[in-house]
Amino acid sequence: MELTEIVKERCNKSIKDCTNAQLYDALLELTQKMASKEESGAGKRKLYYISAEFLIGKLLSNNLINLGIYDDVKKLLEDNGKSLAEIEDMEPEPSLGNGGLGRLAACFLDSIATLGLNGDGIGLNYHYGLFRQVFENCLQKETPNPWMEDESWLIKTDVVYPIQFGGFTLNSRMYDILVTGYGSRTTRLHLFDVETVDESLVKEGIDFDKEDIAKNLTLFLYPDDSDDEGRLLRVYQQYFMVSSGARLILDEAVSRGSDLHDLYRYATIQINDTHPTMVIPELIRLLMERGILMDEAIDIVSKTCAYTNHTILAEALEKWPMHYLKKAVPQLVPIICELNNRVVKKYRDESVYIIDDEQRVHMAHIDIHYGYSVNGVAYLHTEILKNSELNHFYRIYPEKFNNKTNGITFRRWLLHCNHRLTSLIEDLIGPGFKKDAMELHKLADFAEDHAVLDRLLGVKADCKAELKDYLKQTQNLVLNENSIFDIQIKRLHEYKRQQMNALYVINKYFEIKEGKKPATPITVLFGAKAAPAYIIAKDIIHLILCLQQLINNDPEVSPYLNVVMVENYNVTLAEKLIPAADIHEQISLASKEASGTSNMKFMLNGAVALGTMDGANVEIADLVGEDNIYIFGESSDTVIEHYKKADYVSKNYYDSDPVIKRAVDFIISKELLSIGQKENLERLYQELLNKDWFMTLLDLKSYIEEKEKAFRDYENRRAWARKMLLNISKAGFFSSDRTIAQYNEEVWKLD
Ligand code: 26Q
Repeated sequence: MELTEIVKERCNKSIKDCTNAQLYDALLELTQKMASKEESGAGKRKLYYISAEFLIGKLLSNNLINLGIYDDVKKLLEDNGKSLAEIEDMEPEPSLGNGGLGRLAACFLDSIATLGLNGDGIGLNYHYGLFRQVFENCLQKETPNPWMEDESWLIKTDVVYPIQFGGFTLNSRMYDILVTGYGSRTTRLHLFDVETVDESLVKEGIDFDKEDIAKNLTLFLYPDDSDDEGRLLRVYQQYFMVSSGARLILDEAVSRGSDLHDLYRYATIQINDTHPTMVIPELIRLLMERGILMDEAIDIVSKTCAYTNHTILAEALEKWPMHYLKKAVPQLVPIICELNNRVVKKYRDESVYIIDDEQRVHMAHIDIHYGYSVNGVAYLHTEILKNSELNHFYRIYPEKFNNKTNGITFRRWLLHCNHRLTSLIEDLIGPGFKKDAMELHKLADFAEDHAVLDRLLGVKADCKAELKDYLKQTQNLVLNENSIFDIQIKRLHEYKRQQMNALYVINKYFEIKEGKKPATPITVLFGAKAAPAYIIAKDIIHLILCLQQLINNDPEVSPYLNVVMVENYNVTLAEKLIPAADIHEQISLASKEASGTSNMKFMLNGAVALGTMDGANVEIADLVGEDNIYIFGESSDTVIEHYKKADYVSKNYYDSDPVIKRAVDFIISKELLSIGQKENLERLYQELLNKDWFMTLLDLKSYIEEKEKAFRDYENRRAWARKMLLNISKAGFFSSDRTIAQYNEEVWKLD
């Protein structure tokens, strides 16, 4: 085994005498050597998946699995008294994303490599990624999250581009991470970094001088746009990323034989939400710089770029004030104006203009007019885009609109994170599902097999015990492994309605106090980061942490109900939490969650969904049937009507229902005020009572009822195990291999 030789060469020792850190570095070298031998590169047309976020998670185990050497390495280490799990713990997690959109990009790279497609990722190398979350006095605090070490997955390349901004130029250097596919080829994630970046700029917490662009450009993934300097910094970051990427794309196309007039035959660019949209005017500019006339340059770029939309929240659609662009990227301004002029000349409808009457540039509008494909990320989401949110565009370009329901890589979200379940499945249906996820269908044959159902329950129980140990060790949290694990993990946002889950907890607390005890104890687990400037989101975290303290310390209630919020929720924690879930919460206000992807991960790991008919839940419900999912709440049509008529008044629900009133009032009860901060709890209370933009109180009653039903059903263990099994058996559709194959067949058409 080559590992022995690498270790010998690096440390002049044998494996058993090495430290875990030395073994980690040696394994890094081994996997990189193996991965680089498998590089793909064939084919004329190449895909570039460009994204401000790639939430790749730890890479070691995943790479060992994909390279087919996991078992051998594990055994070799064990034979030498070493533990692969302990070595894995050495690896820092790169936090180069906020949530779903970034994790999706990472799953897609895995599938692109697995399918052997000619495609790379393009993004930014944030030194501190997203912040690290710590809890102090039941409040979220943000600290930097350094992840780069002397030896890491990053490979420094010689590719350097000068990137011009208004008034100054910065050098951009490309770093590569090799991305392995399952049993197949390797692709690359190109991360650009500014050469002058200065980590010492970061002072207290995550504060830094936002105006010193040369030093700060790639320090943080900037998760919110609460102030002008922060917003402007995002524009600098975005242009730095797309200008570097555009040059790489042109250089590579030329080296493969393009004369640039035929760029679209050599390259296709998938724009992940609007964050990389400036790649369109930038490519037009670069083509013109190389002698191509504007009309033709626009035509070429329009045949090269495709856009994915990930949100229907109007407030999340990027609109940059023109004066930002004039300051940061003046060279793009005449091009964007010209792109807008062409739209204005052709269409009367102001809602499709790129520049609005307040001189704001609508980034999505650039993508739709000057790209060849527009897609949503789940069936319902695409329908809403076509029929309401982007209807005016759909009428102009019906042929551009298409749906690509999201997916997840089964390598990370089953093979890597749940060895027990993987081997049970392999025992039952053989190893074929590892390559072809649809083979999971075969599991349905065992739906009435008591022995199999009992084994499945055994696997779940083991995963729960393992999570209990892990959280005790790493965060000093105490779990009751005999309780129902009900898990909600995702970014904190009002539309995702963690606050509704918290109100359920309050209601249950009252019921237990009244003597109505659940048959099996319940543990409600949360994991979520709130954007640092999102005040109400942070208030919701405060409420949850206060409830955790109150309930877990109440001897009357805690034997039956526990609240656990994990700190610094990230990919590594998700890999531990998801296999241990009995029930997962997907409770967004219908019409607001574009897709959701944790719902797919949970389903694959044998948890049952409690959710609204939103995002990909609709497709999950369709696949598993109503007996195997818990659906509640108003439909997206009804919700959209409420918004149109502006007729939702949360106070009416509060006034007319004593259960709702009691739960909401408890937010400012003396019990909670004695633990938490008046300011935060009062603000959240007022928000729910007087605004409640995401209609928590509208669905609260049906949520409580459906959740009770799920808990009742849990008592019949075999019937529950059957639901688990059927969920797993239907999860194949949500493999990102399927999603990527569809993108390729219908959008990219790589040869
Ligand atoms: C924009 C402007 C300024 C500052 C920040 C942003 C910003 C940053 C991140 C806007 C959006 C995001 C992230 C969005 C996201 O993660 N969307 C999720 O994408 C998933 C993959 O398609 C879906 O499953 C989720 O439903 C969707 O919420």
